[in-house]
Amino acid sequence: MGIGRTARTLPLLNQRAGFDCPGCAWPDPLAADGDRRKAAEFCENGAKAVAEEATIRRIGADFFARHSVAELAERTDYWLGQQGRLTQPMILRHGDDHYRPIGWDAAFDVIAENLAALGSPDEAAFYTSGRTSNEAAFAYQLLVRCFGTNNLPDCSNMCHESSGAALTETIGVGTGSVSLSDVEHADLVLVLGQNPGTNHPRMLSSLERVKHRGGRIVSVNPLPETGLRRFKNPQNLSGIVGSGTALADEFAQIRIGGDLALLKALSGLLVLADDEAPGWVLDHEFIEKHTHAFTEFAEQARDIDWAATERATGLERQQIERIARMLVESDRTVVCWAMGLTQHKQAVATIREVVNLLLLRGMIGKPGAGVCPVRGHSNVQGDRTMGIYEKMPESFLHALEREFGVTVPRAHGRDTVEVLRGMHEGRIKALVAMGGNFAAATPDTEVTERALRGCALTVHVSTKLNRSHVVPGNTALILPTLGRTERDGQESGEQFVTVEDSMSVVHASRGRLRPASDHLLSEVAIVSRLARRLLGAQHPVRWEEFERDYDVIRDHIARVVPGCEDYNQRVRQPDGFVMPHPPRDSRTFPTESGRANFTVNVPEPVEVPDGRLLLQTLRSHDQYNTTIYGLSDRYRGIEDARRVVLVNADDIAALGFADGDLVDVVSEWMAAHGGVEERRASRFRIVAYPTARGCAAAYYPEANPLVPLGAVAEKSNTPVSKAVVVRLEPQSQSRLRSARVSPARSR
Ligand SMILES: Nc1nc2c(c(=O)[nH]1)N[C@H]1C(S)=C(S)[C@@H](COP(=O)(O)OP(=O)(O)OC[C@H]3O[C@@H](n4cnc5c(=O)[nH]c(N)nc54)[C@H](O)[C@@H]3O)O[C@H]1N2
Ligand SMILES: Nc1nc2c(c(=O)[nH]1)N[C@H]1C(S)=C(S)[C@@H](COP(=O)(O)OP(=O)(O)OC[C@H]3O[C@@H](n4cnc5c(=O)[nH]c(N)nc54)[C@H](O)[C@@H]3O)O[C@H]1N2
Ligand SMILES: [Mo]
Repeated sequence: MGIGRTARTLPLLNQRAGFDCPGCAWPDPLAADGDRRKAAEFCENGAKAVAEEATIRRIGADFFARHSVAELAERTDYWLGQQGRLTQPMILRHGDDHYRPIGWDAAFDVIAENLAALGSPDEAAFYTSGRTSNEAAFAYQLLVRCFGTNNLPDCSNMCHESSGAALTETIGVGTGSVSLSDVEHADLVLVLGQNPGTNHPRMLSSLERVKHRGGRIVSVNPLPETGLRRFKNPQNLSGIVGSGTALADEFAQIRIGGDLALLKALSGLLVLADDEAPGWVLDHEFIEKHTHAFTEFAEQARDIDWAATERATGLERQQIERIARMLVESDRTVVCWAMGLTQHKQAVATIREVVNLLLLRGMIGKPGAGVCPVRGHSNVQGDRTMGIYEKMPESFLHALEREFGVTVPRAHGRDTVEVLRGMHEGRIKALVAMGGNFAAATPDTEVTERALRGCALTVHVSTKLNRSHVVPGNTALILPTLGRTERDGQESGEQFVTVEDSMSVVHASRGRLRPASDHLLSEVAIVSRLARRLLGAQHPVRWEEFERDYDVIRDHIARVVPGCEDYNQRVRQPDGFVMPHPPRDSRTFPTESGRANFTVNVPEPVEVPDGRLLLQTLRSHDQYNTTIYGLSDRYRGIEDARRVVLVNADDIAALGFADGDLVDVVSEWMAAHGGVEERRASRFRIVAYPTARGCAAAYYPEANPLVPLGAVAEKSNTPVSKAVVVRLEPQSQSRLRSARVSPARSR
């Protein structure tokens, strides 16, 4: 991004007068936690996220004149992303082989005409990725609902949907119950299915504080993720690997999908321990006063099937008992988790078990304790709060109608997987995407791309070129927009936006860089102009005011969104404000029973036939979801390669392969009609890696063709990206030499 821009940009990351890091949703320290917002409250990967957006490379009409869409479709995501920032609106008309420039007004005309030509508003879907600001998200969902549909799928459907579903049912609120200070003051932090060293590096600073205060950390993961095993403060940009604090006191190398069985066994051990020493283990007062269905829960929890538990988890009973002892010894326990728990068939049941475990010792709604789903995108939580959800409650829809004098539909909309199915069946014919990379982030790549190409219209509001732009519908548009780092000048002056982090802190974010091009519109401006064109000049919502002054949107948010009263004033406070969370604030549980619910969940471990492995798809150190920054997965010691499959050395031998062999990865999926469906991803290189036995790992999105659209989590409908049954098939030309693997991976 150039030295001058770097010097101006990085110091403003996560500072009160600066912009929110577009990387992850880990919170910034608050003044209340002691003012320790250092000169550099950002991490190596946050810096990469900023550099990716603030690049000085540009692509305009000449670029698209040089490269046909067919040619661009042959390029990797990495190459596409490297070309630079999009600078002007482009259109691909039916029969054309190149995108051509189009003016903004003409672009909105095309979109409005195509949307109006649909048989019903429900034939369109409006996707959102989690970088969209609260202001843009609020305006966007209003536009979509005024247009007449609740088809508002988002990246969260593929991410923490399982967490939201499980938490809403059990504690009455779908978000986490801890603050940053709670995490840092915990006696015990369980980190389940998460790789913070790469995906939430600033979390390691908090875990380090836990250690300094004498707290303990348990990592449950099929992989020995660096960061957790050994850690140097990431404020030091040279990175983390090397000798440093050993963060995890206990590393439980679990089999993929074994967490439900583990959590059940832990709860069982606590209940049994309390039977032996009544009142010394469980918090009976809390259970009595605040929970529901404890008796049924305790009854079945006592009955631990150790053989089944050891088989499902791959862990030894002694280790599970050690972790149970740590739970008993801790007065303040926080459980953190991410995609290792949420992207499984039984993800919702697993997270319900996290809640059971915490409820037993009263670990919700007191300092230093609680549930901590660690969100991905920097504003994915805020977008939900603002109404980006296909199933918003009646109270919210009613509030919209009252505020704006409009009518909005009540029928639930489609989530991401249902949109894909709808496209496939010809029921969804238009996709508008506010950010993200729908084609590459969704499962079952071949099916997905066919579905997208079958659409009448695809529209992407984007900062960078990506795969979704080159899998076009009949008419396709690319609308370039401002990024988080850029100045957003409107008629009433320079604007700021607001975001909500993973711990419900809402605050302002101000871009400071000169926009990548003079032709860019902000997301708010795009929504407001499209709305005027689509809904007509007589529409009761004053869209032009939204664009002119974002305070106007915030005033509406204050009246519509619960917890956002006095929004304009409170987001201007130095640290913003914290959204209400009844379980956290007052041990009030707004569930159907009016209490926190214990639940009974029965593990159904995935059957892996002989000669097969259970594959998870995950992130390397050098990517942000579908955006590939580089080809180094440094902490895992893998260089210059992304088409790799990590397998335990003993499994490689047992399957008759060798480290370095080239294979096709073939997924096997038991379809509803009983037959086995296969999907293939070719030319992956086997890498011997210390993962749990029977398990394998490959990078997302390269491995997405293997994830069947039909494989989704119960209740949350999240694609099962972390448990795909696969077999490896030899490639004719074996052994690839080009990719290097350093000894680091054997650590
Ligand atoms: N730099 C960077 N930061 C990011 C992102 C990025 O791509 N790059 N993405 C952002 C987004 S949107 C998200 S959602 C988060 C994702 O953050 P993570 O959830 O940390 O991301 P993944 O790479 O999917 O890692 C999943 C982890 O779960 C483990 N795991 C897999 N299966 C199981 C299982 O069955 N049980 C257990 N216990 N563990 C399992 C894997 O070994 C891995 O350590 O990160 C956010 N931050
Ligand atoms: N197999 C497998 N699949 C997965 C996952 C997995 O672990 N395994 N993880 C899932 C998860 S957790 C998630 S969150 C999804 C992610 O799915 P998405 O959110 O759809 O994907 P991203 O790669 O984050 O989107 C990147 C694109 O967003 C655009 N962009 C960046 N910043 C901005 C901005 O400020 N405004 C706008 N308008 N556009 C912007 C750029 O054009 C960039 O190309 O993928 C899911 N898919
Ligand atoms: Mo995510």
